[in-house]
Amino acid sequence: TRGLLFDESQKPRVITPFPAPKLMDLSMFQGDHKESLYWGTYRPHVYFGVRARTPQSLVAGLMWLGVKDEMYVMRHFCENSDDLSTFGWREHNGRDFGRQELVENDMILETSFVKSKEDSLGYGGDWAVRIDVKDKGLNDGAKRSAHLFFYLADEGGNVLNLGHDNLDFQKSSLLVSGSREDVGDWQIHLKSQNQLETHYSGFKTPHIYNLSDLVQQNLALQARKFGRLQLSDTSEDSSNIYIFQISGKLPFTIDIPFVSGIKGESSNVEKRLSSLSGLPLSDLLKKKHREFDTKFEECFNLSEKHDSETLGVGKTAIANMLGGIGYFYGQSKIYVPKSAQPESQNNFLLYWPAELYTAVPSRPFFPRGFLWDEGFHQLLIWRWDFRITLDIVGHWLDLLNIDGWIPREQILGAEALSKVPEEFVVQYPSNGNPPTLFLVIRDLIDAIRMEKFTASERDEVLSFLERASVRLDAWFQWFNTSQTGKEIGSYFWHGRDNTTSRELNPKTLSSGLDDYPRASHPSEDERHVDLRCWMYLAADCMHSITEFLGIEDKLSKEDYNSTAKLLSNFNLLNQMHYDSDHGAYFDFGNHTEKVKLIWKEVIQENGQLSRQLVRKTYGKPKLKLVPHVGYVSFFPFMSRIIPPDSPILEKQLDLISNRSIFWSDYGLVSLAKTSSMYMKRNTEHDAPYWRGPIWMNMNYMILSSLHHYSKVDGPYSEKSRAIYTELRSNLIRNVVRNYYQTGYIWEQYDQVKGTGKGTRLFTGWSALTLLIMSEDYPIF
Ligand code: 6A9
Repeated sequence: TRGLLFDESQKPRVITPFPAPKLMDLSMFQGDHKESLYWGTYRPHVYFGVRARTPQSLVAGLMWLGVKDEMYVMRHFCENSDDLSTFGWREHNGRDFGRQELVENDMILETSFVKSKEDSLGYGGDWAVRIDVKDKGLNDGAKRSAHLFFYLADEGGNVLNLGHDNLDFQKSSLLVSGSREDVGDWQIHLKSQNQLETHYSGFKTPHIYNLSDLVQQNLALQARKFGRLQLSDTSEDSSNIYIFQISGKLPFTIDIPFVSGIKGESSNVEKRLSSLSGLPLSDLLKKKHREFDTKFEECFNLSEKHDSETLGVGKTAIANMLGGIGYFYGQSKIYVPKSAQPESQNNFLLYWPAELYTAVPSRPFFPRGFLWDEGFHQLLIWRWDFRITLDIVGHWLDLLNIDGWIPREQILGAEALSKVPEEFVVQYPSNGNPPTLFLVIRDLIDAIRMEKFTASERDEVLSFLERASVRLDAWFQWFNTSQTGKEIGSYFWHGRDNTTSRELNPKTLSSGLDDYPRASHPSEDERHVDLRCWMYLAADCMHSITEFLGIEDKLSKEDYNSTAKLLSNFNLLNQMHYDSDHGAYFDFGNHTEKVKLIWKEVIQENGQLSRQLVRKTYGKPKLKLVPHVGYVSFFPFMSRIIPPDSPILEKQLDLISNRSIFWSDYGLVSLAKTSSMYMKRNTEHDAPYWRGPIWMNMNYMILSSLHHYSKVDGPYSEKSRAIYTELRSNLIRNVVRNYYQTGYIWEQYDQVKGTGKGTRLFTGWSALTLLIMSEDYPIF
């Protein structure tokens, strides 16, 4: 009805912001905090990029010519298919320093980024990039050359001025300069001790996301005309982009300092440039490197417990998660049927233009924000820098709409859009995603309780929570109204497709566990045990917040205390979800195990016959528990609802440690080896994803409960401890081994061999390995 779809001003509700003060307007996020985070490596989708946290920034980036099958190829956006033998941030503090390593064949590129406030005058400070190009020394006879391309682009369209016409570096090191409202007059220079050849090309275009095409076209034209591999040394009128080609024999080093806020003689430009290049820059980078190590040691306390290889993986995990933090700006596309918007040709409406500062699961494949991934990321990040966490969680909560919904996948801006196939872009307002931000909020509350913060830090967190509480309350209510099941205290992920004729089991993308098997025939009778446990977490957390801040009267009428009690009621849980034959917790729904994919001849529109894999149901579905042991079955265990002296706890421990069911030498598999859907494809084209492979976020949750049950008094504490110890060392050993064998941390790990699978450089939740090393788990 109109009343539901539109707000008072007749604006469609799904694209109406939640009417409450924004978290990002809190004073804690202004002033020094905001300025200190202004510039950063906030372009995780490129191998190296710098920008500011502002919608139309000055952006910098790096490309280079790689070689594949004896052909030159441009490297720019991170791609798995580029097959770099390794790359990623080895050190990064999320604020003013990072060092990345990229290895292509026998060439090693090292990119360092550092900011300096010391003599700077412009907003956000000065910064510098150092690029070191080395030969691995495999073929020392033939000295190789490298071609780097460093660019500056003003997204706001401001004109850039080329430093000087023929780039005579004897005369001046100025590459390009410009002026912007945010930072005033700025300059960027190039300094090097090596013999280098430089060329340039300037463009005027509002589209910076296809820069690599521009460069490639320019190079190709030059190559055809003059038979040489160099940019044209020309620029278009009013260029807002400059690309500099820097070619030289390996090894070489270039320093690229950026200074801003320049106002005449008194600006000390020369002094600032020299402090951000050459030896002073080397010293600064060394100092930052030492500080990173010290902070790593302070935060995670690892050095006595682990060998240096393991420490190296821990460092790259946190470094790449921090270095992968991005800043995005744009509008999501939200599904609204054409029928509901008579004037439109599209099935979507645009969300309001929004900024998102967020970590990302994987720079090469998913360099954008994902709602439930983010809660896991922040478990790690707050321990490093809780202000970065508050800033990120604040951005996410400000994306809440008036209905209390937050879109799951954030594809904001042209660069982000260019990485996503059309059919995945639109977000469905009926779909949720686990409210994992409550995990980090609970951690923060525990940290306050355990006095891990200073008094003033504590006040910051509290003022954040106070403003956040209204939004969290609305978010909870969205789930608690739109995702409820038929019975009190039951929930199910809405939006599963009950008309599908192709899927072996209709997917549940909103749960985050995509193809994890649920009831074969989606219906209103379903109850999903994972969602019930997420709701318990959320209710419990809301209860803590309201109690802590004494703000019960400011929120909805929900009595969070009794909701939390209801959802953690062991008997009720067991009545709804426990199967005593298996000793396991299951979903409930309309289900039969007798479903198969079979090949069928079908007549296509053009009259031709083709073979298709279609779903066939042999049995009659019945309302019952859905007998698949796997991650979903262990949610009550993860939520610690099971009393420490319950024989059901022993059953869970037996299932976890059973090699024929759930256990592997590399971690716990996502679906039991005994399940009828273990490692089964869902469609012709969908390989098993959450049907066997090992995922780190769920392993972290289960491990953390094993740790908990090993500490509380009870008959199974020793058993818990033994399983905990072995699982923990299996997980660490396997991630470390894979890292040194392949150069990467992976999205998931093979259920039989432990090898990395899915996308690489997945330092999203796989980086939780670091918390497993340091044994940091939520205490509640
Ligand atoms: C498809 C790809 C070139 C799938 O880590 C992000 C999510 C998780 O939230 C979810 O739980 N991943 C997990 O099951 C990756 C999802 C990628 C979807 C985008 C388009 C094309 O990109």
